[in-house]
Amino acid sequence: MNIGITVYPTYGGSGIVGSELGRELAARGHNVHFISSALPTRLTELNERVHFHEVEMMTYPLFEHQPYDLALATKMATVARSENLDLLHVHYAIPHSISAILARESIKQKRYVPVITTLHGTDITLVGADRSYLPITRYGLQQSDGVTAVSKFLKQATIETFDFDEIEVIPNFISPDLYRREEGSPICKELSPNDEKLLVHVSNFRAVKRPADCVEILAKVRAKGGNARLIMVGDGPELSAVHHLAKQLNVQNETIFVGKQAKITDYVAVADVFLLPSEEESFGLAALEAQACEVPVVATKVGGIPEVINDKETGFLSDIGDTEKMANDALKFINDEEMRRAFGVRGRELAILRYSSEKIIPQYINFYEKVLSQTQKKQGQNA
Ligand code: GMT
Repeated sequence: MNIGITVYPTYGGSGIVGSELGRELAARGHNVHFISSALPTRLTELNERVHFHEVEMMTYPLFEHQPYDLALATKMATVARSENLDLLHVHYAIPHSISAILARESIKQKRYVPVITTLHGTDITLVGADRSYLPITRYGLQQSDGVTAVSKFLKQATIETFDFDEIEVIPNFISPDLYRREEGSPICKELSPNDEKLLVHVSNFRAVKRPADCVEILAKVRAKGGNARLIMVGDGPELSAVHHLAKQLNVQNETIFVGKQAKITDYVAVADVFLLPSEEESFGLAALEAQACEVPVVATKVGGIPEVINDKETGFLSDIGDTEKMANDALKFINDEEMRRAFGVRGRELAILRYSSEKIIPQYINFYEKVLSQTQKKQGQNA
């Protein structure tokens, strides 16, 4: 198949899933065309099967804000025709599904190119549910030729908010070869020069991720005698507030900010505990990546996280903001290496069993085939 994929190219779970999906599809012989404003962060290799088409933006004094949605739709339509795309698969509903629908409609006299929308989280729970975007998001869902969501939780949230239920759940996935434990690496020695235990957090530092809670957890762990350091991977709006809190709580020397990283396994694969204290999380890709690296997860009991982490088996789940419990849970792993290892091993086992790319990528391919055959039938009836 010739598949067009659109993602937000910046740091974010939807961009990672879209990029890794493209890579996996290409490895299975499909031609993948990324259509985006920049090369997606995780897309490190272009080759004869993986192509990138940059959305060009024209500047004009009249445009107070450049109309990216229209520029994207134009590029999608152009690439769909020039590369003979079989379908457009967009990640994150807003505005990608609307742009794709516009592209499809603008060229449908020549050929109908179906649109598949994958819902990732805040496109439904925050942005899409906001009154200003709700009607257009619902339109995007109804007009897509196929819709997937990354968890059962997100499907249910979409039904409740948008009264739309034609959704296939296809979860996030990991490649077990890329995500595996790497104890004793040079980076590990650098991060824990005095054999401190490593608490690791990875996110885009938006308020919804509650990164400041990680600093509170570290402060409480240390106050209770845990010899630990916190490694904060990523960047985003909350970063300076988190820096400030680390100073206030006097753990600035034990909190290491490493910024955005192309290869997060350098940090996750050497962690002792992974922290994900989010307020909302439709799936929790970062938690899955940690689990695949045999790292137990201390997280909040929200959204799709319980579909990923088995409480008391691969990690511990808490209420939002309960940093006292999360610190106590982290301490259990810090003080009991045998337990940490047992949770880690079970975590990788379950991650592979439920969410390996071998299991999930065929679900996307089957879904593409289903949508293609349904649209061909419809087209035949309308002819
Ligand atoms: O919804 C978002 O915050 C955006 C999105 C992204 O692009 O970063 O993240 C979501 O998509 C990931 C991949 O499907 C999920 O694993 C994350 O749980 C989800 N984030 C939230 O729901 C907060």
